[in-house]
Amino acid sequence: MNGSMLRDVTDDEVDTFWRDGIVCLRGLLDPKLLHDMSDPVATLVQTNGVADLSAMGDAIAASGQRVQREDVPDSGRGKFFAGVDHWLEHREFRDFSCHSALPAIAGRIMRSTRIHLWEDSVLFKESGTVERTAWHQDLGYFHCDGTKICTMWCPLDSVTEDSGAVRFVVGSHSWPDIYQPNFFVSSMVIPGTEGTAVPDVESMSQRGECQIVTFDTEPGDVTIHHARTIHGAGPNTSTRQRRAISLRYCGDDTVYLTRPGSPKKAHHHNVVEGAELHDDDCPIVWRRG
Ligand SMILES: O=C(O)CCC(=O)C(=O)O
Repeated sequence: MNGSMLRDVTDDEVDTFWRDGIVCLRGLLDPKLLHDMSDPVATLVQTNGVADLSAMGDAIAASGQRVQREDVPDSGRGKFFAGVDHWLEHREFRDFSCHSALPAIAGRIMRSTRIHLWEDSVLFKESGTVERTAWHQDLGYFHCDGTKICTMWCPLDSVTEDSGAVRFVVGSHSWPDIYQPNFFVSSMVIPGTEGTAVPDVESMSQRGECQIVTFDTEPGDVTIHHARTIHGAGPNTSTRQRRAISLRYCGDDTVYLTRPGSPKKAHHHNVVEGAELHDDDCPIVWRRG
């Protein structure tokens, strides 16, 4: 077992992932692994290494489009920062995504013989962040396709529903559609992208047509959702910050598939439609021994 892993993943957890499209693995990682990412995340914020999605939400609202957010709390407004691909520039993020126990956990959960890193992503909602994370499905943002693609959401703080825990639609990974990507703080779709409109899962859940789950988590817990699972998150109305690092991993059968309009990655130099992911673009970070 890799040093940062406190226990093995159980068969039941693997089955839950494939049945529900989401599983919460509790007490899996040494909390020190997450604690050690606090400074690198703070550095990104201080050096503008992450985007200010709250400012983007303001710009979208100013253009007359709807932004998913709450009223500003009396204690003041916080910001939602997000960024991707920090592993390319920062050793700490490379170690976290490529050399920790996380790739092996993805391999075990997805029943894969190898794991590629697609991207890492920082998702930081300060206390008082009013923006929700709009309901979306990850796959529409990724220029790839396959049955074994997942996101591991790793909290650096204690996270509760009021601080912006991610909410997942149980079983939606089995729904047939690919949904059109949106701007994350607004359900406004990214122009030029393709796909079906994300269904109104809140209303569906009120009618008993689907189930939404969320998990209170601590550093060391990890939620893993399938790339087709619909998910979103609330604002951070708590007095705590909500920092997380998401890792997107791809397994055996993943191939390149260009999705018009979705943001491309400048470091992907070896894209061949329908071909397996290239190790230079999406490094192989784990192989079954
Ligand atoms: O942290 C959030 O607010 C959203 C997370 C998410 O959508 C993801 O990691 O795929």
